[in-house]
Amino acid sequence: PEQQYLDAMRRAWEEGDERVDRTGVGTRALFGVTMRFDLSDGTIPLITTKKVAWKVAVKELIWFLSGDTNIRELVRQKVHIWTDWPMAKYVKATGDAIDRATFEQRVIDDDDFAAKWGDLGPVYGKQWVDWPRYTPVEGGLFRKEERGVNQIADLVTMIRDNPTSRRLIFTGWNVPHLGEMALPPCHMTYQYQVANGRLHGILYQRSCDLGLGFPFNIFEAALLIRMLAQQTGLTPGELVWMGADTHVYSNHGHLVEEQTSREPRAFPKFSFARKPESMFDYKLEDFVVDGYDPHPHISAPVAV
Ligand code: THF
Repeated sequence: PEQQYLDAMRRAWEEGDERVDRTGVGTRALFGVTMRFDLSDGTIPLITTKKVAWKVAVKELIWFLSGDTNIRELVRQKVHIWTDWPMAKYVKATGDAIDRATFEQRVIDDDDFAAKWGDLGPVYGKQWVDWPRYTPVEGGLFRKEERGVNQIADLVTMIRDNPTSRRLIFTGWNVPHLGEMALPPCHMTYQYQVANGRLHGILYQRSCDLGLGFPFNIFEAALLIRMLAQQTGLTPGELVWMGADTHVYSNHGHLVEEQTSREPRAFPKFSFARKPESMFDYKLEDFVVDGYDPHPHISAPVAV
């Protein structure tokens, strides 16, 4: 199954449209890529042709589900994958040539600094569990409700109460709020289907960094299916991944060459240590990955 990923990487690198992207780094891009991963055999798609920091991915997913959009909690847990965007904004606004470690330390130590410079705007977490809700009042006006829509909680209820629904969806693509986000969502829409006691999922991703992002995105999408299945008493089924602009950054050639020359190994097995109360009660220790035997890590720069 990992071969699908390696093929996409190689094809993007060799045949992709060469273009200058938002970041100025440059990519080679395919448009419209599909991959399928079967979770019903107990495995989890965790890429083996380089070592993936899967605990970092779990922490990111728990952070999304908490509704948090400030990097402070991530940085406290030594997760650095979201630091570059707020830091770039800070450097641009202040001209202060701060280094990453100092920036992160200030986010941890200084409440005001964290509030001002650590927030990413209403990104994933906010939209997933607190999508702003407006109720019509008199005079054609709207009142913003205190609590937004918790799409994840609603999804669990829908899967339980109406499993044949074709609306088992949550999305981060909140159009009027895109401009306030540090980045509009890449893994933007998730949809599920219940069939024969199995929970299938599709992730639609508008933009995918195959080198760095994909291993995280696919693993977290699979975890979501497993968590939702556990919460609703279903068996995990198939994960279908659909990428629109699916690209390799021009400075990730070494990843493509090295990873495609390595022999992919079997995906590890996955289980939960316990059944948490809800989608919002999972802790890092609940996620058990067994038999992960990857090739060595390969570093690559992230385009900001
Ligand atoms: N922007 C770009 N250019 N690529 C992305 O993958 C990406 N994301 C998120 C938002 N914008 C993006 C951020 N997610 C890493 C991994 C995920 C990221 C960002 C960076 C990264 O650097 N991973 C390294 C180190 C991991 C570690 O800390 O140990 C790696 O080797 O995997 C995709 O959603």
